[in-house]
Amino acid sequence: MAVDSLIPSASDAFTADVSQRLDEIERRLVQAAEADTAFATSAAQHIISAGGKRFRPLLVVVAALMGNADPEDVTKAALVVELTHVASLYHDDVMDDAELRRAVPSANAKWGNSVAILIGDLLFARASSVVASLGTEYVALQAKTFARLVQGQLAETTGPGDADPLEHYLQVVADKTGSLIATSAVFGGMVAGLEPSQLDALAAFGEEIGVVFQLSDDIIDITSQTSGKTPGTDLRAGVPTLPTLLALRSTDPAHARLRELLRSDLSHADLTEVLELLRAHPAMDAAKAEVRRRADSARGYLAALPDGESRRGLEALCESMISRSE
Ligand code: GRG
Repeated sequence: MAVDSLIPSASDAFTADVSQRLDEIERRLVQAAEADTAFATSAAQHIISAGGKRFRPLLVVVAALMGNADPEDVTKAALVVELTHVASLYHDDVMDDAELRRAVPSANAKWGNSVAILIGDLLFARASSVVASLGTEYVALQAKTFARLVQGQLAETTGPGDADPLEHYLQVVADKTGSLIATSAVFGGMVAGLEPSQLDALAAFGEEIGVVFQLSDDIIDITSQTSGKTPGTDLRAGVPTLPTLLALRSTDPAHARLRELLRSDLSHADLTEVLELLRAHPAMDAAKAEVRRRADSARGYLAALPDGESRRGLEALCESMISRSE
């Protein structure tokens, strides 16, 4: 995905610099997936070559431009986060029995679960080799992040139990999505030699914007008319989202029909009625307000960071997260 669509206000020079670094990261990602047989290489390169937004490498690069970083360290830090992300996608698709990933057949659909799990492991091993070359502080943060990804996935699998479903969901999103996005921003700051307090600000910013990223997708699942996404994909799959969890919280008898529909199996249902009821429900405005509140909070953390194009770019990113869900 082009840098200017994620950070719309960046200058041409900044965009060109970031794009050039992302091109190098792209080349190295494909190289990092080379393995001992032609089959393993093609299976490991499959989801990398299918594209993706490269949001995590972008955050590494933009945060690194806040200080003085060795370009090779920036590339390595970006490789670590994207390889970890892609490894988790291989495993996630096995767990969900997903047919498609990044608009191509998933690895499990093409080669079966065993191959997909092992290729995920291989890519995680590649991420581990690269992170080891950056140093033990990087390894420690990578390990902590890996544990959060796994625990988030586990919590999602086991469900909320007696816990509040919305609180549980927000914790799953923070662990599954926020943690690696936070680490991407922190790795960028670390290679740039930023101060500990600035790294804390990048961590808080990254975690919040990562959660916002997911919650705005949740809203788009209900509202999308023109974005190219089929509305109600999560609804049909029975995946909890911010608007549905907020709607299920209400006890207003006027919305009883919506709650009944949301509790039913929608996998083969006509979604017209549920989408119409949900779009008119106060939960939509509450969800949008929550995205706005969190995006504002993410932007607030940036105040502790050096002023310049990177910071302004990240501020604009917060704005674009709000506008994409409104
Ligand atoms: C082997 C590292 C590893 C982890 C195992 C399976 C698992 C534990 C964790 C699952 C983590 C997971 C799949 C989180 C979802 C994160 C997410 C928001 C994915 C979509 O990210 P985008 O939108 O996708 O950035 P692209 O394709 O653009 O990169």
